[in-house]
Amino acid sequence: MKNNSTNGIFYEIYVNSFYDSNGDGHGDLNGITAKLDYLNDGNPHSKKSLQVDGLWLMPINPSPSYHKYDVTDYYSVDPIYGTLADFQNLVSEAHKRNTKVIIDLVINHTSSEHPWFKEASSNPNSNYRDYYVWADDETDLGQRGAWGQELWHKNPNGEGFYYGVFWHGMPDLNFDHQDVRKEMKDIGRFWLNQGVDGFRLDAALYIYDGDTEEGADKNIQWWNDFRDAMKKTKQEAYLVGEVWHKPQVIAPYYQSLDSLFNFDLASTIVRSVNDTFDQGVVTTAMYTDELYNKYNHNKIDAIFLTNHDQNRVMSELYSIGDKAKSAASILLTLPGNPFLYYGEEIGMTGEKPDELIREPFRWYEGDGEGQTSWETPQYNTGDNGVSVEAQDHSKDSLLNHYRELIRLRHKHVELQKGDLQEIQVSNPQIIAFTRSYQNKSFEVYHNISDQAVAISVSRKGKKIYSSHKDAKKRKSILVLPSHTTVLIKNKKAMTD
Ligand SMILES: [Ca+2]
Ligand SMILES: [Ca+2]
Repeated sequence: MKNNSTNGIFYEIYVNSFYDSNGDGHGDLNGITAKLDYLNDGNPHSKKSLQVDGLWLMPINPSPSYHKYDVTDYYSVDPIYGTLADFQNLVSEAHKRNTKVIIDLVINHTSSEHPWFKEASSNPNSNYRDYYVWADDETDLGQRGAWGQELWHKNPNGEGFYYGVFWHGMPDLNFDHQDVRKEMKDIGRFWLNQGVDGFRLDAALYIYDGDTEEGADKNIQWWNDFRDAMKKTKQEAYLVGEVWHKPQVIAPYYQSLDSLFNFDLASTIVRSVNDTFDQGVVTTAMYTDELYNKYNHNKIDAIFLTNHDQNRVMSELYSIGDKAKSAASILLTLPGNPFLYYGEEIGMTGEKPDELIREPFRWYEGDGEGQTSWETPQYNTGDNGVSVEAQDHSKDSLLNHYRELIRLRHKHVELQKGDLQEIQVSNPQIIAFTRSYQNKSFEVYHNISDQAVAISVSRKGKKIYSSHKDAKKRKSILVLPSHTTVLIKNKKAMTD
């Protein structure tokens, strides 16, 4: 499978919380369009913008829930977020800034409020009955799922029990039904024709039960089918899947998809930074790279720190700003497409329940234009420096650290596409690796400890970047202040 997709940095947005363009308290699509300059102003030399290469919008289809992972109409935009015309406008304005837009596609299940389910559940003879999965005489209605949840739910509108792996409000679709498969490909094509550059595929593990071998095989057959249909419509369509599992379970899905989120690597980075002790960041990245390459030589790892389903990284790091900078530095110097979760770049905090890890993005520390208010924040409140306004002009802010590291990644193709090799250093508080592309190579050193550390490095290498002004290289000694990242250009590789 040839990969025509983008290499770049994606920014995940919960639309409801981002920017409110019409004063109803809810973030909306026009709000994102209004703030595109914050995300990418289209000027590669600008230092004022994050310069992300793509946006991932969490679900935008109509839905009865606040999170919208249960869709009632796949062909329109939730009115709270705007209209299809607003969406087309957002995509076209993003494209002017070389920013791609992918959307969450939630097709494992619909909402129980979807007209298909309403009809299927109230009329056993409906054409939609078999769009869903119904218990028969053999079914064990007490069967439990992977996290102990009920799987079979009593039909509220008539006879029978239906399958819903996540929740009774999310009935699973029946992918053995050819009409369902066709419908889902039609939906994908519809959105590609609206201008989207690809999809984040929700619950890719659960189309069939991916915890069984048979289910995993059928999942991969389905995603191959879907991929072929999407790439036929738009060859460069980018498909990133959510298979929240260990690497061995994720790997086969690379037969179908461009990218899959690397959950193990994410938790290894966060744990290492938290403990100021490398838990195997480079070995995890190299191990998963090798494993995934067995299935797809053109794969692009989807790397991240935390997402909308996890406690925010800043909370995991106990709000220690220097650690947040270290985590960002590691993420943005590793191979793959880094995914940032909105608010991560200003150090927003939040722990479960889910509503509290999806709080209003903080443009200001008080009220202000565009600030969303659909919920009352519990974590991101008060005058604590956690806002765009507070950090925008402060050279040492987390926001400007993210901007700086993203610029660094854009400037050096080695950081985007280079191979990864570990550099053995005896100090486990240093994460060290090379990134090599063609005849160019960098050494990257991250000091994740709370003290300055001196290590020996190649004598000839030249320091080309450091995140702290006190980092010093004298001959073969590199001094790294605490929580500092240094890049050294390896002269030997240049002359090879
Ligand atoms: Ca609004
Ligand atoms: Ca399913």
